[in-house]
Amino acid sequence: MRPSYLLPLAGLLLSSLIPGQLCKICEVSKENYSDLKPLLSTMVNSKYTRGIQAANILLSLKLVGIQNQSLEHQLTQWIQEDMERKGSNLTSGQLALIILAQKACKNTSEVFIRDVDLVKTLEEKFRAEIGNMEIHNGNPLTNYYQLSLDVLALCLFSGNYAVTEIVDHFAPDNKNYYLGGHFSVDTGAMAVLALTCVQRSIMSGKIEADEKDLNKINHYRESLVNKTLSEEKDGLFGNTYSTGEAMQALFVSSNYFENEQNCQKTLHTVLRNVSQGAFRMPIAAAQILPALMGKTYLDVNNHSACAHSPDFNISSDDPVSVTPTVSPSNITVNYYVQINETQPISVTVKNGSVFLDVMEAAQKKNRTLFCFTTVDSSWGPYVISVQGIQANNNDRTYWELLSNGKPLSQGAGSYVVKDGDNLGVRWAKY
Ligand code: B12
Ligand SMILES: *[C@@H]1O[C@H](CO)[C@@H](O)[C@H](O)[C@H]1NC(C)=O
Ligand SMILES: *[C@@H]1O[C@H](CO)[C@@H](O)[C@H](O)[C@H]1NC(C)=O
Ligand SMILES: *[C@@H]1O[C@H](CO)[C@@H](O)[C@H](O)[C@H]1NC(C)=O
Ligand SMILES: *[C@@H]1O[C@H](CO)[C@@H](O)[C@H](O)[C@H]1NC(C)=O
Ligand SMILES: *[C@@H]1O[C@H](CO)[C@@H](O)[C@H](O)[C@H]1NC(C)=O
Ligand SMILES: *[C@@H]1O[C@H](CO)[C@@H](O)[C@H](O)[C@H]1NC(C)=O
Ligand SMILES: *[C@@H]1O[C@H](CO)[C@@H](O)[C@H](O)[C@H]1NC(C)=O
Ligand SMILES: *[C@@H]1O[C@H](CO)[C@@H](O)[C@H](O)[C@H]1NC(C)=O
Ligand SMILES: *[C@@H]1O[C@H](CO)[C@@H](O)[C@H](O)[C@H]1NC(C)=O
Ligand SMILES: *[C@@H]1O[C@H](CO)[C@@H](O)[C@H](O)[C@H]1NC(C)=O
Ligand SMILES: *[C@@H]1O[C@H](CO)[C@@H](O)[C@H](O)[C@H]1NC(C)=O
Ligand SMILES: *[C@@H]1O[C@H](CO)[C@@H](O)[C@H](O)[C@H]1NC(C)=O
Repeated sequence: MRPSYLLPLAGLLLSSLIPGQLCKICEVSKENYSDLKPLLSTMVNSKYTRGIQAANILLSLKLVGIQNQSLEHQLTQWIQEDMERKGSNLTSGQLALIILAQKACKNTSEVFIRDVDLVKTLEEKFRAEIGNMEIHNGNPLTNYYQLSLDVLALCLFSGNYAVTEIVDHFAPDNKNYYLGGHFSVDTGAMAVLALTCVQRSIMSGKIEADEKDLNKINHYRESLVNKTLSEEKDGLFGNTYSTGEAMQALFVSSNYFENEQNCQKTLHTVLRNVSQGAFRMPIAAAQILPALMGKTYLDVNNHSACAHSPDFNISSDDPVSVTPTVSPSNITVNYYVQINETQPISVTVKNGSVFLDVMEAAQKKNRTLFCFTTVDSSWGPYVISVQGIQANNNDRTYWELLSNGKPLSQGAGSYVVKDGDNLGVRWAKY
């Protein structure tokens, strides 16, 4: 252990960002924990939990201190199976999540040799991300949300990484923080968590860095927090689904929630979203729950934060909100594929259908124009190709989903279409 940097840097700290402990947490009070039950029952009862989704859920349950050995065992099993199925195709961020989930809230004495191997593999995958950026115009194999998860896991679980490399790649003007020209709050928040971890490691002497780099990291955090705060609306940051991660970032890097009104506004809106069924997807529930209970991903190796279990009960007989049922009536919607030109079609589907049903109906009518493929992901089916044209991270291309000209904030498998909707998929760059 190197000498602590705390003393010489105390002055610097006071004049800039506090490293975390002094920041204000904004959480649901114990007497209102029953508002969180829909989230828990979604997570506990999801029979279709698979792969990386299971890692998100395990991480979340451990962080909030819910102990259910049979559930943990089942989730671990799913994670193991997914790892075997994907093999070397597991992405860096998926591996980082698995490491976070498996090692969260564990005594160091319980750490297995296999875990050490996983961290080594993550180091290699992180290197490959950086390597890809060097030959593909600054584009990583995946995205900066995942690179941030990588740094977070490496930082928390004693992996190797170079502070100078973090400083080079995580500057707030890096294009990878932006998707479709817009600051990605999820991505920025994950980066703040990672950078905060790195900064704490420097402060405690766990990793070496010069003062210039420490200052830069601090500045990056502040700037990313500013960008996150400028995306605030009705107490949400970005949208409903980025707010949990944004809250975590604000807990460790800002005094925003010292203002009680800010806190109440955010909790109020999020809890209303919960009651409206916005977090019906297990992964969405898993991403919002820790923040609502005052936890962050930086707590995974903080025993005092992990040890407490909440004094409320989860039970599998709590009602799970179900997706709207398909009704016997039919609705008609417009659908189009936009590449350089727009190819429209009108299709009739059952009332209550999702976007994907519309795509399938169109495909049935004309395969040449409307054929498409999807891959399974933690958020449901991800549209990877349309008309044989495939999304590619090296070119930052993807298929954007739109309704009445506006990008959807849900996927093809979840967005319920309405009569007369004008739906489209657009070949786009992020
Ligand atoms: C990076 C990212 C993208 C990239 C993905 C490509 C890339 N370069 O990696 C781009 C910009 C292309 C993208 C597109 C979309 N995204 Co996106 N994306 C993310 C982000 C920031 C990180 C995902 C990630 O890497 N996770 C970590 C890894 C370890 O998990 P993973 O499951 O292996 O990740 C893969 C999937 O998440 C998939 N993916 C990414 N976005 C989406 C969205 C949906 C609906 C699905 C099914 C899959 C999917 O790509 C990831 C990499 O392969 C998340 C934020 C979050 N909180 O998760 C949003 C997020 C998942 N995306 C979201 C949305 C809405 C979309 C779009 C539907 C937007 C649109 N209107 O077109 C499209 C997907 C359309 C389609 N073709 O099916 C929402 C989903 C919310 C919800 N309730 O469903 C999120 C949560 C952002 C938000 N706060 O709104 N996304
Ligand atoms: C519990 O939630 C209600 C609104 O649902 C709110 O008025 C009340 O202040 C909350 N209690 C605490 C202690 O925060
Ligand atoms: C624990 O998880 C299992 C699923 O693995 C579930 O059936 C059971 O109800 C859970 N127990 C409690 C107390 O919630
Ligand atoms: C990894 O992906 C490649 C290309 O998609 C595929 O050919 C290969 O079979 C995959 N490997 C595994 C272990 O799934
Ligand atoms: C870690 O192990 C010690 C000694 O066995 C025990 O007292 C402590 O409660 C454990 N902590 C956690 C978080 O399990
Ligand atoms: C962040 O915002 C605060 C308040 O608006 C401002 O004083 C500060 O300079 C900003 N910091 C960065 C790095 O942009
Ligand atoms: C969450 O609540 C806000 C504010 O009421 C609303 O604008 C938004 O549409 C809701 N999100 C979802 C997914 O229901
Ligand atoms: C660890 O968790 C406890 C309890 O939640 C908290 O008071 C403390 O500040 C945390 N420590 C760090 C370094 O985050
Ligand atoms: C949780 O369940 C236990 C036993 O079933 C019961 O004694 C306790 O009062 C319950 N706690 C709450 C907060 O409902
Ligand atoms: C809805 O459409 C299907 C298939 O086109 C058709 O068989 C069915 O009769 C229609 N139902 C109603 C209520 O119009
Ligand atoms: C769209 O048009 C541009 C310029 O006319 C052309 O280079 C490109 O190949 C076209 N893209 C597709 C997918 O047809
Ligand atoms: C579709 O169903 C919803 C409720 O499920 C209903 O409000 C709406 O009127 C229905 N639309 C048509 C065209 O049947
Ligand atoms: C599909 O659309 C293309 C282009 O408009 C057309 O040439 C073709 O005949 C259509 N196929 C069917 C089965 O309608």
